[in-house]
Amino acid sequence: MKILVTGGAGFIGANYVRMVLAEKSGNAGDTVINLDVLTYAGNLENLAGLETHPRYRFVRGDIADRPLVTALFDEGVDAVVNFAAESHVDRSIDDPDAFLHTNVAGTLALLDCARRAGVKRFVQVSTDEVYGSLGPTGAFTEESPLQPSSPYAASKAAADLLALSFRTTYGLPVMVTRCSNNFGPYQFPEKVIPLFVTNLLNDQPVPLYGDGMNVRDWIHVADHCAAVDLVLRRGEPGEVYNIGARSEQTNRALTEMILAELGKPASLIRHVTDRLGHDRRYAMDPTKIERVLGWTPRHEFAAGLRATVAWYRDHRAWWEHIKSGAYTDYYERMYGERLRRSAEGHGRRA
Ligand code: NAD
Ligand code: TDX
Repeated sequence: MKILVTGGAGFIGANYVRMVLAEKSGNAGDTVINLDVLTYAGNLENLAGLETHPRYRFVRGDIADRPLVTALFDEGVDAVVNFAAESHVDRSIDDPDAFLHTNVAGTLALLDCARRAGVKRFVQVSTDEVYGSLGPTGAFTEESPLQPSSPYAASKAAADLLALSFRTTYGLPVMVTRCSNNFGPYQFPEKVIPLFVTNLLNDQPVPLYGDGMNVRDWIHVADHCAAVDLVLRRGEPGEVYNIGARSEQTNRALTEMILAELGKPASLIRHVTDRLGHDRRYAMDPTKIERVLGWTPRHEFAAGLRATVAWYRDHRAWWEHIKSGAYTDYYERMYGERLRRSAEGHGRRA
C-alpha cells in the first residue's frame, strides 16, 4: 500500500512513520510519502535515520495546496492518514487563524483531492477535545455530542465532521479516530509532559494552570499509532473510533509523578493563571475499537511515563535545539507575565 502520511514530521506523525517502516511492523510492502509543511512543530530530526529508507519519501508542502496534493495522488496513493494540524490549545487561544487554515481548509482540500483521485482509505486523526468537557464521572463514547471549547477543538470538530460528510456525500471511504492525550518521545515541549520534564531537567519552575485538578486521560503514542494503523487497514468506512487507555490523572498528580521521577522538589511548582475555557476533565471509552477491531493498549501509564522521562533525559540535544530561538519568544509570551505574578504571590505568602 502507498500511504500518504500528512504531518509526519510532528510528534505523532513521526512515531507513526517510524512504526510503519519498522522491520518488525509486518507492513513490509508499504511505502510512505510524508507531506509536511514544517511549521514550528515540524522537525525532520524526529525522522533522523529514515532519509535514505527505500520505502520513504519526504515532501515539504501544505495540505491546503491542491495542485501539490493532486500531483501526489496522481502517483497512485492508496491511502491517507491525516495527522497534519495546528495542535496546541494555548496557541489557538492566542491566535486562531492558522488553526482555521490547516485544520479546516487544509483538511477540506485533502478530502476533496482524495475523492477526485479515488483514494481507497482515508483516516482523519481527530481528538477527544471535540467532545468538550466532562463532569466528575462518565466517559465519552462515539455517540457523545460534539461540544468543543477552544478554537483548536472547534477547528478539529469541523475537520472531523467534514471528513464524515465526504463519506456520506461522495462515498469517500473515511474513518475518523478520536484519541485522548498522547505522551512519548518526540513531543514538542509546549505540551505539558515534555514542557515540565525539560524545565525540571534545567531546574526551572513548572507552570501548573489553575488549581491543578483538571483531568486528562493519557495514552502512550505507540498505542495511539497502533490503533490508527488498525483503523486504516481494518476500520469500517463512515465509522468513528474512540482511542484511549483508561488512564486518567489530575495535572497535579502527573506533576508530582514527574517531580518524583526526576528527584526534584515540589517548590518548583508555580500555580499560574488558568487557561481560558480550560476543559475540566476528559475520559475516553474505547470499548468499540477494543470489541470491533481487537485493539488493546500495551503501555501501562506509570512505566510509560518513566520511559518517556528517561527519553528526554537522554535526548537533551533534541529539545535544547528546539527550546531556543523562536521558542524563547513563545515561552515569554505564554508564561512570562503569569510566572512573574505567581512569584509575587509566592513572595507575599512567604
Ligand atoms: P504536532 O503539532 O506535533 O505535529 C503537527 C505536524 O503537522 C507538524 O509536523 C507540522 O509541521 C505539520 N503541519 C502543520 N500544518 C500543516 C500543513 N498546513 N500542511 C502540512 N503539514 C502541516 O501535532 P501532534 O501532537 O503530533 O498531533 C498530530 C495529530 O493528532 C493532530 O491532528 C492532532 O489534532 C491529533 N491529536 C493529537 C493528540 C495529542 O495528544 N498530541 C491527541 C489526539 C489527537
Ligand atoms: O504549561 C502548562 N500547564 C498546565 O497546567 C500546559 C502546557 C498545560 N497544562 C495543563 C492543561 C491541560 O489540562 O495540562 C493539561 C494538558 O495540556 P496540553 O499538554 O496542552 O494538552 P491538552 O490541552 O489536553 O491537549 C492535548 O490533547 C488533545 C493535545 O495538545 C491536543 O493536540 C490533543 O488533541
